[in-house]
Amino acid sequence: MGILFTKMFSSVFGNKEARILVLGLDNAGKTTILYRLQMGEVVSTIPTIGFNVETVQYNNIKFQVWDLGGQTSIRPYWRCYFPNTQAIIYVIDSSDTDRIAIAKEEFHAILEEDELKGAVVLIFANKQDLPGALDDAAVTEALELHKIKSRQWAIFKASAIKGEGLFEGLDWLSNTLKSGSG
Ligand SMILES: Nc1nc2c(ncn2[C@@H]2O[C@H](COP(=O)(O)OP(=O)(O)OP(=O)(O)O)[C@@H](O)[C@H]2O)c(=O)[nH]1
Ligand SMILES: [Mg+2]
Repeated sequence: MGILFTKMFSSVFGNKEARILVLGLDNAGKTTILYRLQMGEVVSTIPTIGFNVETVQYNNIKFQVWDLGGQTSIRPYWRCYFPNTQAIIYVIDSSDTDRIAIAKEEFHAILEEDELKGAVVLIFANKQDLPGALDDAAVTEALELHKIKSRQWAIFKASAIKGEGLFEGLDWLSNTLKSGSG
């Protein structure tokens, strides 16, 4: 009864809920982004083993944001979190050009997942403040985003440290989720 009641209650008050997964290689800035969005501050992070989950209320949507650890050895556990996900936020360290090919492989593997078929995708080209960071066009090319079929997606330049680009991305996400049927 709990979930049904919550859904009815939410729809009466126009408050949607969305479950979001934040994915990307280790050191991309996922945890920094989560707490920037939630608290408006830069927190000092350590590599995530497991996950952090926080609620971010924005634009009449209550986002339940799951930030998962990105190290090679824990990426296989991402799939445990896939069911019932409305959106993926995929975070790139735009200055880590050595590993952008690996980031691309992991990204396309996610898109293949049946359980994530209906999820919209927001990509943050993070760490734009660092010298040599690829811009959004270069990240689009490196990730081969043109290959994405039948799915809504968008890429935004961001710097979690400076607090730039994150809410622009969240705006796109909330508008996209509101216009969807879910
Ligand atoms: N210069 C710069 N550094 C950033 C930015 N975002 C995050 N960082 C730094 O990058 C490092 C890793 O950030 P995390 O948020 O812990 O990375 P993560 O993606 O959560 O890493 P895992 O938990 O291991 O998967 C930290 O030292 C952050 O301060 C950014 O926009 N610019
Ligand atoms: Mg982390």
